[in-house]
Amino acid sequence: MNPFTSSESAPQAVIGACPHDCPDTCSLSTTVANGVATKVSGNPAHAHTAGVLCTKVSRYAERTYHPDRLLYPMKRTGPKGSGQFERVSWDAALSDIADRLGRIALRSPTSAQAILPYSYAGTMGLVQGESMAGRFFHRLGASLLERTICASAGAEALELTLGGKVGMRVEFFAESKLILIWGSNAIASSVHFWRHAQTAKRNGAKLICIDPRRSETADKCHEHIALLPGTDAALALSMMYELILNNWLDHDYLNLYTEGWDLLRARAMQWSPERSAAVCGIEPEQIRALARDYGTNAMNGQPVAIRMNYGLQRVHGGGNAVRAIACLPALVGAWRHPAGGVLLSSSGSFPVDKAALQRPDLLASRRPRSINMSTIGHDLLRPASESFGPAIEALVVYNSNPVAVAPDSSKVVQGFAREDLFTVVLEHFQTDTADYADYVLPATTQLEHWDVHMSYGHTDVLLNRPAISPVGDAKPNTEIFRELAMRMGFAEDCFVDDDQTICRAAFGLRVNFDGLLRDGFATLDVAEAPFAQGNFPTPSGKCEMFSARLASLGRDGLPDHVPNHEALGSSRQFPLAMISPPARNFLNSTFVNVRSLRDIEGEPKLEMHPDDARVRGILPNSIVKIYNARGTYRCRVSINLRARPGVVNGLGVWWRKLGVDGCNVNELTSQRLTDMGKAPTFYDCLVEVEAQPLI
Ligand SMILES: Nc1nc2c(c(=O)[nH]1)N[C@H]1C(S)=C(S)[C@@H](COP(=O)(O)OP(=O)(O)OC[C@H]3O[C@@H](n4cnc5c(=O)[nH]c(N)nc54)[C@H](O)[C@@H]3O)O[C@H]1N2
Ligand SMILES: Nc1nc2c(c(=O)[nH]1)N[C@H]1C(S)=C(S)[C@@H](COP(=O)(O)OP(=O)(O)OC[C@H]3O[C@@H](n4cnc5c(=O)[nH]c(N)nc54)[C@H](O)[C@@H]3O)O[C@H]1N2
Ligand code: SF4
Ligand SMILES: [Mo]
Repeated sequence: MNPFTSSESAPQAVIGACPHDCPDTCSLSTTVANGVATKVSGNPAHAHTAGVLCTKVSRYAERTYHPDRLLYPMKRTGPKGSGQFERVSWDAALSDIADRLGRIALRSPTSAQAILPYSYAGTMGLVQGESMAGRFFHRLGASLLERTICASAGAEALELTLGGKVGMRVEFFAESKLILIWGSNAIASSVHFWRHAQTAKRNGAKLICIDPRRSETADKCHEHIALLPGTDAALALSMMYELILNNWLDHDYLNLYTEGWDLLRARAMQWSPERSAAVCGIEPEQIRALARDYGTNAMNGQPVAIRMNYGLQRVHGGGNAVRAIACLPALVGAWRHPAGGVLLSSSGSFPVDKAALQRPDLLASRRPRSINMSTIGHDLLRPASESFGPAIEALVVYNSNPVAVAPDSSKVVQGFAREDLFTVVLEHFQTDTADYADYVLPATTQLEHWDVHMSYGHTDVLLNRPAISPVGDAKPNTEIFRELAMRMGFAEDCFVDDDQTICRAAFGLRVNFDGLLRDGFATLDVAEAPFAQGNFPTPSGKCEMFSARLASLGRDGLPDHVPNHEALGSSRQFPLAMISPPARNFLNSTFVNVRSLRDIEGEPKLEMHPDDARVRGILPNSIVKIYNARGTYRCRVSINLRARPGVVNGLGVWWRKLGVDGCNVNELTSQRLTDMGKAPTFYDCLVEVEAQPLI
């Protein structure tokens, strides 16, 4: 073949960023030949990625070219939820949507509040997330959305204690001598952190996993403390008790760089290992041994580190638990070492120019109400009232699958099924949420659009270049909102910004954009041991063990154990605690429809301890009924020791329509909120489980 006349082109590698809600934010290298993405792999030049992706995203090409990809705008023809649609043109869809939203907005100066955007982290991209969308809804005067569904309890707790979402740099875990992996199944949910933990382990570090479930990570740690869900603050406080009793304390650090130590000390002395052990459902000796490991290593000058994760804050007292744990490093002066301290999230390190991206100034003097995304089930069913404002009449969903992921799904479904609700869903696939849409609009995937990313696990900025043209007639979220803005007559300049312009605006001059264009990533300048000498970004500059800000609100200024809303033992009818952590091969409800990954997961399962199964006459691998006052859910049981007695684990957020009765585990979870951050309490949920006739 003559190379000069051939239309074949040599494969090219296009550098991008993984869009998913995962702390690792990997740098991707997509191989493209003749306009087709043939392989997505980890960029070896990016140190955090180290050339390795998780199983899920190494299947990203399979997801992108999936035969079920939404390719054209679709309009509903059947009843809500039936999934019956017909193809329409972009122009017809966008004009009708603009008309419907416009009619609501024009009714009165505040009527646009009847419109609600609903989005989360389907993509973590700053451009395809809340940039053009934010501008559009601000200009419209729509209700604001409180994006609480994942991390806001922990975020508020960190902010109150350390001053922000800041902590250890993840790469230094490789040099730690003791690592507590607290509320995280790192092998499944942050495999690149786990790599550092493995390096530390090879160099002699001890790894301790603190998790009600015997997770894949717990299997690989030296020790596993299987406490009851929602009892982490009690454990942390009694660790403090032991540290105080044995004087495993860094008095200089405490004097110089903490606020309220005397008060916290008095609080901790109320939590003997015996008292905490009874609350946590473990042995007092486990607490003593844990405190001994932590205290003596630190006193011997060894770096001790805590990898906390969001798993432990999805309960009533989640904020208090994060506050208690975030205080621990200061007791022993662990922050003095780059490989000591705690990491929950690093996202506070990024100088994102949110105002430039989202343009809240477009609200002008309007102050729309806020709706909490975690109580969408409740709020969609609320009538207009003085305190609530107008009923929600229109919903625009993007980057999220609320019908599957939001708690108390029977309420969520009832809300989405309202015939008088106008719902638009921007999606890649016909998800459970898309089934309830009036219009489904096909969105591009990460391989098809520009974006720029921060991370909550490391401190690099990443750029995502499009590797291929949009599949079918899909458009980037930004383009969809740009075109809607045009049809609504929004004339401000910001509505014509293209995606590369928005990429540049995300960090302004604070990140060298030419470097980003060249390399695909740029490292922020973050100190190796940022809090070695205090310098916490709190108002006092110290680690705020006692929070004057909380106290001024009439709340407890110190961290304490706040029992679950649905504490084990509080109900005879529902005697088991259920947690529902992520499945390893899905990302929340994303990838559930990717065959090769679903085949690994098999089907929705409930893990149960053999003792709990025996007393209920439940047979291995049978179908069980799990129920509480909110609902009933059936799935297959897996009787094994991953579940501790008294606690059952319903893994993964499956698509409802792939479940036994067309529902998933969120049929059982509640809309009650956490002590801080108004977050959901997915893992604070009592149930009963019954054997079912064999099928
Ligand atoms: N493979 C995969 N990776 C993911 C996700 C996914 O769905 N799949 N989801 C992503 C998202 S959105 C997030 S927010 C992060 C979450 O990241 P993490 O918070 O690290 O989530 P998990 O790794 O699932 O860890 C949660 C662990 O907390 C445990 N847990 C539950 N209740 C308690 C408790 O009360 N106390 C303690 N100590 N532990 C508890 C669970 O058993 C589970 O093992 O992961 C991200 N990464
Ligand atoms: N029971 C239980 N429920 C949970 C959890 C749990 O542990 N247990 N975890 C909770 C947590 S931590 C979280 S973060 C939430 C997650 O909830 P969501 O943020 O809703 O996450 P996903 O389920 O992954 O759904 C994201 C959707 O966005 C779509 N998407 C991805 N990229 C784009 C894009 O560029 N454009 C458009 N338009 N769409 C896109 C995907 O196709 C996918 O359907 O779920 C929560 N729900
Ligand atoms: S999901 Fe996480 S581990 Fe997997 S490729 Fe994306 S950032 Fe990396
Ligand atoms: Mo999350």
